[in-house]
Amino acid sequence: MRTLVLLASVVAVVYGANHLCWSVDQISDEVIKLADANADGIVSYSELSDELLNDWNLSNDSCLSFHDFTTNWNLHFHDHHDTAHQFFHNLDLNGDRQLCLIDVAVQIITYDDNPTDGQIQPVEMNAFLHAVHPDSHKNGGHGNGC
Ligand SMILES: [Ca+2]
Ligand SMILES: [Ca+2]
Repeated sequence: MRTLVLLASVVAVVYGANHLCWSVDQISDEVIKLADANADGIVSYSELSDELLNDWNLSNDSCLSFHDFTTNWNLHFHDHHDTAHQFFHNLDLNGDRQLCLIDVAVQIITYDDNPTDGQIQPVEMNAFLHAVHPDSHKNGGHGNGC
């Protein structure tokens, strides 16, 4: 048992909350980069939905399962699984373990205020992630050893 606890703490130190020590600000920049298909620095809602539909295995009913979301989130943004799991739960407002496009859109649209134009500017994505990402309170890279 003691060995197991020791092993678990070593693993936590090695992996931390983000494998690349990315801060939430960096993750926000990477989300924009990934979804901004026409590279104008702004993510339109169609760019966001295209990204989720084409690259994130959005299922037929336009929802991502817990597994699909966390797998893709970890792949693209290098958060530790526990961090991605918590992030999913923060986004999954009705708790059905399915993240639907409308769920995400409804949350992001509340940050569409700088300017209010039906598109997601980097400052809006940043505000959104700081509100919902589990490690948003950490200004530097999140994760042990960062
Ligand atoms: Ca764009
Ligand atoms: Ca906007």
